[in-house]
Amino acid sequence: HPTTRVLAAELPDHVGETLEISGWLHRRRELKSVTFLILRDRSGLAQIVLAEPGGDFPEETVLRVRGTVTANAQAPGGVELTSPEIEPLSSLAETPPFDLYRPTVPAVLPTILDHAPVTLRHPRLRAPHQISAASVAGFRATLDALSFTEIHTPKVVSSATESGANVFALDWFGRQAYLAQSPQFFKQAMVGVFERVYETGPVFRAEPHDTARHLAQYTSLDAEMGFIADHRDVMAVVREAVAGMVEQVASRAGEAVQLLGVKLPEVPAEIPHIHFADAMAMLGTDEPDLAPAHERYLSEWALREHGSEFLFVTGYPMTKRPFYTRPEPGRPRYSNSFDLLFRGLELVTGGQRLHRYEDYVAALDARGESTAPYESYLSAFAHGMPPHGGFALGLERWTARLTGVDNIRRTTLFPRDLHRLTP
Ligand code: AMO
Repeated sequence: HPTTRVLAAELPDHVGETLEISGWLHRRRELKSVTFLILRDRSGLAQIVLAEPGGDFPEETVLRVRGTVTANAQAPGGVELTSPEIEPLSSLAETPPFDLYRPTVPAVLPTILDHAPVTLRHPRLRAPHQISAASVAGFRATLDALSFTEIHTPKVVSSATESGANVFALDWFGRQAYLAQSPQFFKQAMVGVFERVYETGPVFRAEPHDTARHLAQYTSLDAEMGFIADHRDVMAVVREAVAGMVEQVASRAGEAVQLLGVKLPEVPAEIPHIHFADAMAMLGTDEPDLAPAHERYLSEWALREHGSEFLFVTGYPMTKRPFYTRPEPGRPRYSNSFDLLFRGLELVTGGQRLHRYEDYVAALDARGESTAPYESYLSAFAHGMPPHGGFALGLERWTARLTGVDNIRRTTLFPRDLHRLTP
């Protein structure tokens, strides 16, 4: 039978009607002659007025309230519910660790995470997750429009894809298996079937780093495409994906953006880029990789020189890239690869891949690796694979940089890291 529930945000459309709303008791305020209940649902807040003492429930009790929608300029949204009949739908066995109606959050991160099922109800703590959801919607919409096919690949695999160093091993019916570090092999293989694919899903890294930007499980937004000239074709798609994400955050998560005071970035029609060798020359160092301080410096440089909060660094040394990476033509010390820096942090990694079977065999051999663990992967290249490339964007890093939160654990509902396995 049809539900009669109306959302808090819809009340202004129903002045004069008697109807039903339901949600959580956000706040109870008892004045001398009147008691206000503020009810919270997924759309926002609604004020309920009790002319007589009552409504004596603890905050966060789930209530169903039937009442008359009455205009009142002082109420949130300009309306309130009067003459209410209140029915509790559940009572509380525990109280929240802090008052959820206070505009600022008076709790440290471990407390927030330990009590996530209730603390994330706080509008400020929920907002990054709403922004994250809108971002994924933008990623999907953009790649769908570019005729990428969405795929879902196994998260239990038989070999490491990125490096052997940070895989979780597990027992799979008596065989050694690993949690997937990336859908890398599968997305490449599916270029041979669909030409263009993407996936959004969990990946696992046995990260020994206890930092604000590393998780042991994170959400990877992956794409892979065939028939590219080189990595620059992939970079153009990264640009589109990021622009689509910003767009959907603005349109779907506008309230969360406002609540957090997020300044959405402008995505330039062409994101500026710098070759690794030139970046190193500018930084005056000859290390084989970029340190976090280098990334911050380069981001500041891009903002200063190009007015962009995004910067591609291209051509990373082959020694720092996985074996599937395509070397730079004419300069094989470097690679046809890139990272995208956003507000000082590495957000995306990608590049052109090897696509010929014999090149894979040679590349593994040059790294002193046996082809045996990669046999099923390599078979994808034995059947004809076009030149291709792709990228992966770390969702939590994106949301963290976008919202300005200090730790990516604030952008994942139930973080998994060195210390955290519950809730
Ligand atoms: P990479 O290993 O660089 O590349 O990962 C891609 C992006 O994922 C994010 N990221 C992380 N986020 C949170 N916690 C972590 N421990 C973590 N590690 C990485 C970063 C990073 O840029 N297969 C390649 C991608 C490709 O070439 O298509 C890969 O996985 O934002």
